[in-house]
Amino acid sequence: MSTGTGTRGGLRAEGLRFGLVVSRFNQFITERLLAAAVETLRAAGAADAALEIVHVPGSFEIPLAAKELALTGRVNAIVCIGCVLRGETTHYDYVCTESARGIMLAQMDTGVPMIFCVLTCDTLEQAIDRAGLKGGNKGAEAALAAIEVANLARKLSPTAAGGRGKPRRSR
Ligand code: INI
Repeated sequence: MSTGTGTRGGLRAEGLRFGLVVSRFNQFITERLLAAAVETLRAAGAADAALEIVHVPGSFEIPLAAKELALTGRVNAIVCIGCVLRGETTHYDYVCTESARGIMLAQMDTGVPMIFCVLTCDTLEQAIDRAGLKGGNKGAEAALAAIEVANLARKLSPTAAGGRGKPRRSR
């Protein structure tokens, strides 16, 4: 069997609906990630009306908002956007760990694909590089991943992934 065979998600977004849950903490970075994600989704054919943006205070609050949005059944995939910068204390570790774990739990609970676009950086400079300067923009990469997994979810389980079918669990 050739490795070229198999099921893949496409990279077109017509007819798909996306949630974008974005943290205000380190907004200087997260608004740039959000802008690139929205631009990429539009360029792939997503309609403006198919994009639902939800704002939360910090990355720690992303998982619950993403889960609630998934449970509405209105979206096929969700891009979770945040930026955690290492400080003097261990707070960074808790926020990173729980945000990542919560987003994973939310997607496994609901069956709606969620993309982890939470930057976890030692310095502001590293974050700036990943939000549009040297390292490209992780928001754009996250949007492409969202399109791919939304298409894949439809193929693998047309009635279970959000949007066209029902999310797997209510509360
Ligand atoms: N939230 C972030 O998104 N990034 C951070 O760097 C950050 N730091 O450094 O504290 C942060 N903290 C807030 C946290 O996400 C919650 O909003 C807060 O703890 C209230 O629950």
